[in-house]
Amino acid sequence: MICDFHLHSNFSGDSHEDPEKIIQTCIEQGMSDMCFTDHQDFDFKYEKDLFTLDYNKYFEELRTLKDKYKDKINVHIGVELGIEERTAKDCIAFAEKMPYEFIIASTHLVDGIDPYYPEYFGEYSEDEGFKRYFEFLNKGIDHFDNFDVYGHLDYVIRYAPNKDKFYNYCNYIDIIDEILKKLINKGKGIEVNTAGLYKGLKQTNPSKQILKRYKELGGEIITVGSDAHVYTNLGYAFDTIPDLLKESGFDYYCIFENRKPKFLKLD
Ligand code: HSO
Ligand code: ZN
Ligand code: ZN
Ligand code: ZN
Repeated sequence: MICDFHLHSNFSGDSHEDPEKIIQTCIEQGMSDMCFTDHQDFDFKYEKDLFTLDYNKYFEELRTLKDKYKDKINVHIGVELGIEERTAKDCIAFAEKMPYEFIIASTHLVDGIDPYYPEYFGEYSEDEGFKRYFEFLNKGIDHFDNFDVYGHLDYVIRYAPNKDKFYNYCNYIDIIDEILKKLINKGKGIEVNTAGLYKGLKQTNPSKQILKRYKELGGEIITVGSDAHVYTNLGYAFDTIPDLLKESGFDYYCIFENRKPKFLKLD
């Protein structure tokens, strides 16, 4: 079973899930390792502190569970950190504060607007909205280095009025190439995130074409995550991942141990 390295518990403002239930489900699914990646996003204007992680309590509670289940599964304590140029200083300080074992950098906010809210695609057409997202993400990467993989690289598609129906990677190829080259130069990975598949998309985030392109440009580090916010979505569609990754040119995927990738062969 592929290990889930992107999931949320009730330490995230948008999840009510019990961390212990999450661990037990990952054990039932046969995972050797799993990683909590609860949210931290700075300056979330919609609801102040919705995505402010109580990192002391997070470590305290998860360390206890890590120890309790150590003979059954390796529990890792990571974070999903929303990054952008404007809040880069906060992000840098945050990432250094605690010994996270895995850091996903994500773009959830474009100039303070989360495409999750109708406001975003109210203002922009799908094409503009997609382009702005990639351009904003591309700028953000220049200001933050302390991460392991970039999360759901085309997250914006999830919330588009027509989802991925009219999304064509080729329209954004130049900017996406720029992003992938920067990530590869920094030695960073990307993740395959299956959440889109239970949110009405036909594709993972990012799409297969982007996974392929990352590989062609010399990228090597791929993690896999369900982005589950409820235990029933853990490991969602992970049975489709080996074929997807092989068709994209990978015969392995990665988990992280204390910020270091470990390459696991796909069977
Ligand atoms: N950042 C969430 C989407 C969301 N935004 C929920 C506000 N509430 C994706 O994990
Ligand atoms: Zn969330
Ligand atoms: Zn996210
Ligand atoms: Zn997430």
